[in-house]
Amino acid sequence: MMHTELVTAVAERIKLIVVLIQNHGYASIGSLSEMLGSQRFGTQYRALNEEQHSFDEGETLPVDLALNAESLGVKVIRIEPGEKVIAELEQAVRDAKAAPERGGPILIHVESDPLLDAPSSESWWDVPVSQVSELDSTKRAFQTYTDHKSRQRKLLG
Ligand SMILES: Cc1ncc(C[n+]2csc(CCOP(=O)(O)OP(=O)(O)O)c2C)c(N)n1
Repeated sequence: MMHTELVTAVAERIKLIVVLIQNHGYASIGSLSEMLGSQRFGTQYRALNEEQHSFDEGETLPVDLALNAESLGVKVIRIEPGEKVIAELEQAVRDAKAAPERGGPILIHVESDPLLDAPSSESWWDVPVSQVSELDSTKRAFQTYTDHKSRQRKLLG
């Protein structure tokens, strides 16, 4: 979804409810990168650490997507991290659903972290790993990949 679609919903007063999980990075791709022996390289929004020439240890960027949405005219409900996140999210969804029909879009902004994973899908994704690498983690990942690949069953043909 593009931010401009929110502006259209503001213009047309469409009650579009958006839940945005702000995890300051790429959680899915980071997890995949780690699984493939690539240490989540470049998957967190961090300031450049000039000494190490790396983005991994830098400060979290001050990007505020809730403020961005408000600047477009969207109503925002913010949910901060803590024990009550699920209860607060459920309440926010109830409140958003109960809002007036022609009241425009509502964005529920949930503060999160890229290292919080979704539950396992209990499936295997055939993503090839480099056969040649200087990294031990990639060599191990290639062995795991080869093992999984040998147990893959063909559904067609
Ligand atoms: C055009 C396109 N469709 C599908 C994918 C596959 N894909 C990779 S990560 C992902 C989920 C991204 O979720 P998002 O909330 O943007 O980020 P995250 O929760 O991983 O931080 C998907 C569907 C892709 N990379 N590109």
